[in-house]
Amino acid sequence: MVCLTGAGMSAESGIPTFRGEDGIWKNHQPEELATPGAFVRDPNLVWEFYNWRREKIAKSSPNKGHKALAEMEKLYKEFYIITQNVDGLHQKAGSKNVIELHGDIWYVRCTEHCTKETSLFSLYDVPLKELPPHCPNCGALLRPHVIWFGETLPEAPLEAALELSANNDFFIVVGTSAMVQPAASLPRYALRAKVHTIEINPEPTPITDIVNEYVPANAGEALPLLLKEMKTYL
Ligand code: BV8
Repeated sequence: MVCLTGAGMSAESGIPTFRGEDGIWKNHQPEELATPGAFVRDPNLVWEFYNWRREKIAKSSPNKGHKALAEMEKLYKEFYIITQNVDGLHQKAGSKNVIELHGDIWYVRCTEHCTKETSLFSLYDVPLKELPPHCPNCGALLRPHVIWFGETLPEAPLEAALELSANNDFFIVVGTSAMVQPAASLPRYALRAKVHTIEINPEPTPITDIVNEYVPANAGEALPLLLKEMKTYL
């Protein structure tokens, strides 16, 4: 089984989604801030945005939906989560098989790639001690280890996600507006491979009409019910 999750998965943990009305930060859309161009133009503004999100995430905890998915992983021989989220809440809930398509907000890297150690390291300071943060080795700017709009996804996670989406028995899509590529194509891969696909989202999306089942509900409501149902079959 494979579950693709988006920002809506963490909405009930109090983390604003990207396109919901609560996703606006100081009158900026995330798409304007999560780009290499924005970082070159105003690294301070972009780091203020990430500092704000890091603080939100640090205060949040996995919701009933994250926990239900972690339970499902224990029930099935093969259960994978493919997430667009960078908040790490699936892992915090106990999920082990998690593919992070868009990176991890708790990791940073030196923009000058000055040494192997600074090419990728964790930085958990909340709030950040300096804004914007600089490389401890060479003093260059650090950047968040996330995939910005306009940046290509890392090959290995994307390859794995494509392979899994077309080769599984049951594909669950939760909390994504199914607009951001290439993640948004994964449900279509599954459907083309005749994989039974269900979508859990309180609002319809561009894939709602093509999935096998659409469940108009929040992740925190629907996933525990799905887990309960699964347990009656196993
Ligand atoms: C790429 C990390 C090749 C950062 C993110 C023009 C120029 C350049 C690129 C493009 C272009 N046009 C299109 C593109 C491609 C672009 C793209 O798809 N743009 C979109 C906006 C049209 N994609 C890219 O750039 C990708 N790279 O294509 O490289 C390339 C390179 C150059 C040029 C061309 C191509 C990289 C995309 C990755 C961007 N980084 N995140 C960070 O997090 O800071 S994406 C970001 O959006 C988040 O990861 C987020 O998860 C993701 C997708 O959004 P959703 O998860 O779906 O969240 P959203 O808010 O949209 O929806 C929430 C949903 O939850 C809603 O449906 C809501 O109803 C639902 N919901 C709410 N509450 C609940 C709920 N569901 C369940 N329960 C609830 N309680």
